[in-house]
Amino acid sequence: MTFRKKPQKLATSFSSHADSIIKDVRSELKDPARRLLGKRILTLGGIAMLSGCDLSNDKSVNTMLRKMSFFNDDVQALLFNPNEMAPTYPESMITRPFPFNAFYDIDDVPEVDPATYRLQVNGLANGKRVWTLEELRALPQESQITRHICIEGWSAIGKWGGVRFADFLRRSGADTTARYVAFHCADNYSTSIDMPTALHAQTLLTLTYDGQVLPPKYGFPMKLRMPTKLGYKNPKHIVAISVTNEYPGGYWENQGYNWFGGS
Ligand SMILES: Nc1nc2c(c(=O)[nH]1)N[C@H]1C(S)=C(S)[C@@H](COP(=O)(O)O)O[C@H]1N2
Ligand SMILES: [Mo]
Repeated sequence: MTFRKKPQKLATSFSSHADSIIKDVRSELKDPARRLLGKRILTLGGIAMLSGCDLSNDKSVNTMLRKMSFFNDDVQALLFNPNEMAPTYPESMITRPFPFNAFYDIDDVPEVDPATYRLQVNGLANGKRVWTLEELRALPQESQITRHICIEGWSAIGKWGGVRFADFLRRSGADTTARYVAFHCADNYSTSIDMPTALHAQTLLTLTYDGQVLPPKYGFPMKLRMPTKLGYKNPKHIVAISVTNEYPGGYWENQGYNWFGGS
């Protein structure tokens, strides 16, 4: 397996417009009574409106997201609203073909054998700790059409189906008061998320893409899909999930990407 890609530093120069939005928001945040205002305007739609971003234009969305990545993890975590839903789209807006991305080329996508595959749950959990693919497929499934945004400068709309992650965590006996959920993947990729995002209604442990079994390139046997987080926070080929209070980091996070990585 080769490691061709280097993490790209986030853009350091921002348009004066974005700068002034960020400054305004920062001063709002100093005043707890005004945090709500910050919360309200810092939605995708709100920022889009203020920055003149056209949400139907991918290039415009990508530029806007680079600006938003400026926020540090604490501010992002503070602003995360567990009840706010990411935009969803009609079937007609699905991007075809949906892009593949990983820290290696498509020829090196890991092959996971469905018969021997097991998903492990470790750490602060006292329920079911080993899952087969059949058991996961037997859980209630739902699907969503959302936008996946990669920090490398592209975004695409796709349709994923699977188990609501909050439901899976409950069935695994996870301590949902813990701070983090960490993921280890068959290709040795790793990432971790905050518990509020893990419990968000649109966070799905997906087993299908566009109505078919998730193909290897998109993460067979599963990809955790979070439309509230940037692409690198959405792990593919997950083999182990850990519930923990100790900061777990991740593959890109350890190389300088924002840990919160919200979108
Ligand atoms: N296991 C694993 N998951 C991963 C990655 C990876 O290299 N390995 N790359 C991440 C990044 S940066 C992106 S943009 C998406 C790409 O998902 P896709 O191939 O389904 O478009 O997967 C994310 N999850
Ligand atoms: Mo990405």
